[in-house]
Amino acid sequence: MESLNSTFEEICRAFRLKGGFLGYNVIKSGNINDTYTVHTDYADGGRTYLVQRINHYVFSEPEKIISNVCGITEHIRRRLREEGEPDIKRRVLKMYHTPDGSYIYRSSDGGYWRVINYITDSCTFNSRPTAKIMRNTGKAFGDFERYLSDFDASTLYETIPGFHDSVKRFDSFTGAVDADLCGRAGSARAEIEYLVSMKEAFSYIRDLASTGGVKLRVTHNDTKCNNVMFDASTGEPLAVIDLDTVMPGYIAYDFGDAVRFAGNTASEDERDLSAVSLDINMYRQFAEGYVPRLSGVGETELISLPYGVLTVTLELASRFLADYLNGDTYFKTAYEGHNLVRAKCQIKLAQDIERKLPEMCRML
Ligand code: GN1
Ligand code: MG
Repeated sequence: MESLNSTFEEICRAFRLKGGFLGYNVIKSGNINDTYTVHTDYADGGRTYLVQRINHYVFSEPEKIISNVCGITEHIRRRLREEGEPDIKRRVLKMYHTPDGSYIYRSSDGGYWRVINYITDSCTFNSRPTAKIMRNTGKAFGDFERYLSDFDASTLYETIPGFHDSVKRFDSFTGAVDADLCGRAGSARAEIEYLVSMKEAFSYIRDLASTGGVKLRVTHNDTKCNNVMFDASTGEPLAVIDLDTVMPGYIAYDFGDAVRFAGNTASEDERDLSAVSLDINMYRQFAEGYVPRLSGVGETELISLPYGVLTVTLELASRFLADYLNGDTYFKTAYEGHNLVRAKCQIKLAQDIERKLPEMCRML
């Protein structure tokens, strides 16, 4: 741990953070970047900052995510000001820069670091939120969409090309099965078979979009409820975070990913598959928070939402399984076989969503 202490001391100096470095905590959620809170001894009570090491394997061009995040947060800040928001500091992220204007600092150990404001008196939920929090998650992502409805998408970089191109994800998955780099395919026969049998569902959203009835909007693309900060005492949504994958996309994926994650009756890597299912009430809660905030949603786009839940769940199952087959190079894992456990969990969830899809469509 000594080495991280000195890295944080270096970062505090580089970004000229207020006060001297006191200590840090690890924020365990997040499968890609490493996130910490860093405390300094400024004035009484001290200061806390959010410090992140950007995963350079996943985001090989960190300048592009910085450019996107700056553009988006600036835009949201302006929208909040226009709406007369009194507490802007807690409603949108702010990134710090070094004296030479850089938002990324390359530490002496080679890491790519950024510093973000820590939203005071806030909390987040890593799985199974209450119905009220689920509805507020819907409101948060609905407002996010609303704020960005007039954002110029042509200024955004595609930080991960084809991020929610499910058909491409399916092809990468079957490619991983064929290559079987680590000789693991034999241990995932049933899962591979199921995903291959669901091939058609991977193109649901693309097919709907090709009819012209689904808009390409600026979307978040990673709408887990732990990517929303809530007021710790009221549970009201404050800010949407984790903006690295904000890109042009379809709301079916944002809607679907939020329901996939927080509507699961178990956590994303639950081993006891009998605990995994879709809570239809949570689906309803999210929809009631999200849909009324969107503008200009046509019938086809509305229909795409429940399908998005199934497609994005299958997509993530295929990503976890492909990563397992490729030797766990993308998602952080906590133990051997973690990605296979995650894939099995998403598959169990997808099977339940398949059963509930008619009811989900009726509800919307
Ligand atoms: C990753 O970084 P995090 O945990 O918010 C991933 C998402 C997955 C998610 C699954 C850039 O998100 O696409 O849905 O894990 N982000 C990236 O938990 O690949
Ligand atoms: Mg995240």
